[in-house]
Amino acid sequence: MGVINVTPDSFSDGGVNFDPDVAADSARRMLDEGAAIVDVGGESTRPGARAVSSDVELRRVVPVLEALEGLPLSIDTSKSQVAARALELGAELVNDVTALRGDPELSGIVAEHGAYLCLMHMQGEPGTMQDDPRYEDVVAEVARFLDERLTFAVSQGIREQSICLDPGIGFGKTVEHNFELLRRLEELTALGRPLLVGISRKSSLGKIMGDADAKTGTTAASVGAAVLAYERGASIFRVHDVREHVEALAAARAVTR
Ligand code: HH2
Repeated sequence: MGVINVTPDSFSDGGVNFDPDVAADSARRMLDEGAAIVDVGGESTRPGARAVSSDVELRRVVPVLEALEGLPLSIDTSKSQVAARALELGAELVNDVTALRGDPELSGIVAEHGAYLCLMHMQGEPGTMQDDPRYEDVVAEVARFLDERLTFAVSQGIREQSICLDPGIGFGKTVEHNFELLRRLEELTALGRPLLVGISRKSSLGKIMGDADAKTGTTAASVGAAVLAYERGASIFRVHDVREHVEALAAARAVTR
């Protein structure tokens, strides 16, 4: 899954794809490089980010979705209005970082369109989630949360076969929490749904290199983490650098097979 943030303020590609034509070109390039789907978002959820309105989000993503009509797209949103418009324009998957806790209308929209859905774990909200995240056992708590949200989604008429789960790397988690989740990923694959992992360029990868104030990590570090997540059962990788991940994961697959 390639990432296109049509935002001025995303943590690693903020501003890069803010122009709709540039965003559409980037998405086409990602698909050429081997992405199975491109995730288009109009709101940053980085630590400290401010929420934007549905109108702002729609103004950012609609021109990009229109330009990419017919291509495999996902919409990164928690808002029913944005999801509904994106699905009308042909998006196939709704990537909701609130796991259906943000907008009570969203589950109905996903069910009505028969869309795919990603349910992600987040402790707190983007504005404050990194202030002091705490868990007794991060993996057990994330697993319990995802299981509960999966049950909820199915109770709302969304087909279980259409749902993937995501531990939410960096969403209300310390560096150690993030790596423990990846280390024990098999406890999450045990939930029986495909796992999506989004660690691409995230600050934990910069912090383990010795920079305590890092805001991003490198492509090489992203690829290293993705390969080991693959070995532990992850099957969808949300990444900014598609070619590098496709090549590395093809090699990893050749080894594990
Ligand atoms: N991470 C980000 C945004 N959306 N969705 C899922 N399912 N999993 C993730 O790990 C995830 C996500 C944050 O990354 P990015 O989109 O690059 O940055 P920003 O939120 O600043 O736009």
